[in-house]
Amino acid sequence: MKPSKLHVVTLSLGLLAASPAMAAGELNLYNWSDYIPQGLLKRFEKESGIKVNLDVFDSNESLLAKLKAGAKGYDVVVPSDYMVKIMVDEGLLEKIDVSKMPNFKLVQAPLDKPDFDPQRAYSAPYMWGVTGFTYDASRVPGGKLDASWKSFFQPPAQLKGKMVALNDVSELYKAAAIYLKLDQCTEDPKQAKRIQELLEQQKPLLAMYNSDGTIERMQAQEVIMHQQWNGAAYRTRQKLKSAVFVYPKEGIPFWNDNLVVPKGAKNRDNALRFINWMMDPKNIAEASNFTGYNNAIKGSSNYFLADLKADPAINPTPAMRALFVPNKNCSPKANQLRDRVWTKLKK
Ligand code: SPD
Repeated sequence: MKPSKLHVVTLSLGLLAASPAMAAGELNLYNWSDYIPQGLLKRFEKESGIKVNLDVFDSNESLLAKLKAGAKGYDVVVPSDYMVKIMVDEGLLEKIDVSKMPNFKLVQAPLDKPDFDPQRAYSAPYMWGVTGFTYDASRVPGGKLDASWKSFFQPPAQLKGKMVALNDVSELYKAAAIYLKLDQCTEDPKQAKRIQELLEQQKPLLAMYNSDGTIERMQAQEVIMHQQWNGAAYRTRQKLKSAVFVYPKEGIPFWNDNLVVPKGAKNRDNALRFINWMMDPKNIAEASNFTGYNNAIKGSSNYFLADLKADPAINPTPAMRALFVPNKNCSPKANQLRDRVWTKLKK
């Protein structure tokens, strides 16, 4: 393929400025949408001489499907915790020994040895956060809702057609499991059926399932409630003062996303260089300031914007932390039950 004009210009500027430590060439990054600032990528290009091409996805499952279908063009992709384990088990990732990278010493516990990749042989931490839901207090009866998953699954009648759930099997299934006090990795078909029933009764109340554009949809007051990740909720609150993010009292889903290299990546050295660069406190802080999520790198909070530092999801109290429910590595049997629920729901 012929390189674009922009590519040629960026690459040649990078090479002109190159020091002996500089690389050249490209890095093809496949990330969640709206999850890294363009300015940060531009700075990496300037400092490294490596041109970054960004493509985006909206769920772990679409990322997995793409890699399983044989997509070969990506050098760094960004799966969540449970998906790293699935990808390792499926032989889809390069072993990159992140724990031996110079900046790895800055990774804070427990994300230096997560159970989905205890040696950090395949993955480096990117952002971490929680899942809840946001409502517009100016448009709900009485101006306040109970801080419960009940408000999301069985909301006041006025919200019918004015709410959106994430288009994300793991997020919805886990939220339903927490509300029903069931194991997110249940292998019991009867329990999976109860989750199915809860999701089916919620479905007619939803305007759609969609994980993209959540901030804009709330800001435009197209909807009154949206299941959201905390960074998107933080950014929503900056645009819509009446937005309230709920940390549900029954349990708060906790997740972390990771940088990994797909098997056979063409630009492996550039990928490793990018991953180490992203574990630098100043660089990862720039991503946190943009996305609204925290990260696991020591010293990065020194660079956080004051507003971000004050966000409860960034500095959770011990009481909030006690409610965190991390993603588990479920068995294939449990995953199969969960996927069946989703397929039936989306029919
Ligand atoms: N805008 C994309 C934000 C991605 C947040 N992490 C997703 C975790 C899914 N469990």
